[in-house]
Amino acid sequence: MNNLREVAEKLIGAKNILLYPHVGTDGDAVGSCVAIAKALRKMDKNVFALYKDEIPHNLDFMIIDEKGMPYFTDDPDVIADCNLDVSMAVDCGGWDRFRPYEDKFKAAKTTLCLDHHGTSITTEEDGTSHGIADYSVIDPDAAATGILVFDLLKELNSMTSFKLVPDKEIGEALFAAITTDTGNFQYSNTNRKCFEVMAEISDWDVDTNKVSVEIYENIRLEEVKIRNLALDHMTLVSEGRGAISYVTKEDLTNIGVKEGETDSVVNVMRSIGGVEVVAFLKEKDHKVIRVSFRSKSDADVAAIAKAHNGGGHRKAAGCTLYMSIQEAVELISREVENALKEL
Ligand SMILES: [Mn+2]
Repeated sequence: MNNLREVAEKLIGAKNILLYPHVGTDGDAVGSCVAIAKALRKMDKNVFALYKDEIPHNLDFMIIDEKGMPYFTDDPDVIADCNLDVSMAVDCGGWDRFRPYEDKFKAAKTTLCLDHHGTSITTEEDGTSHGIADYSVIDPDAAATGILVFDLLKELNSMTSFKLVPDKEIGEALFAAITTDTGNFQYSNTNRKCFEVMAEISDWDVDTNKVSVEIYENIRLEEVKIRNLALDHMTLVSEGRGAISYVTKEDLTNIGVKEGETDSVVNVMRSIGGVEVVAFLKEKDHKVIRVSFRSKSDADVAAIAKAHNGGGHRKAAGCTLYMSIQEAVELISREVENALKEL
């Protein structure tokens, strides 16, 4: 594994730089890319983040720079392969996380990775560890990649004559990264360092209320409608310790729901007092059911997901079932009841 100074040196020596956030992008990946890109543009570098899908609309407020130039593009040729000095994976470190740009990434003279996912680290038999890039900084103790970006920018600031920080927009992008990846400072990854970074960027004129309203109070009415419908469909099992709900493909079409707009349903279900395990089923297609699990305390929902070729973490997991929505709801209800019996 490398250190931030080595990463900073490679960035200083580069002119043309591409960043690679992960698919199904989020506040941390977008905020981290924006903060790095804005700082590097101040250093007169040519930098873009490669991303082909739509950026979630509650992150729109930060995706264009002060000159009207977007930070994100889906055109891999914005920098020709022969001129690409640095490729940098941000908030991810596996090829499947930034498809379809693997070849582009490797075309750079130097590759970098800045991430906080432990799964991005490969440990060799001799005990040495590395990431996918020539120089990788992967710190699973960092609550968000935005925390690592903060340290990187301080490093860059001390190594060049450019005044990169303090900077209001960079601070707001970092706040967006940290608030979203810590569940607004509620998840167990929230640590002292988060508050130290927040204390410092508070002095950068960052408007945390404005950014919070953009991120959290900006959902489309369709998302509220599908959430209401899902809560109508919810049943409780095991004396209210399990909650199961579903929406059909027809529900999604009728309401006009976009990708990602059902993600909040499981969190609302889990927030109910006494509920320990949550399962939310979404009919993607006829007999294709995506199941999302959440648990609040000790139940291991990854075990339920793995039994159906899914995966995830103890407290957040998922799988896909190939059966009718009614059959899937019955099956998952039984499995949630069984999981709760063992607690
Ligand atoms: Mn992250």
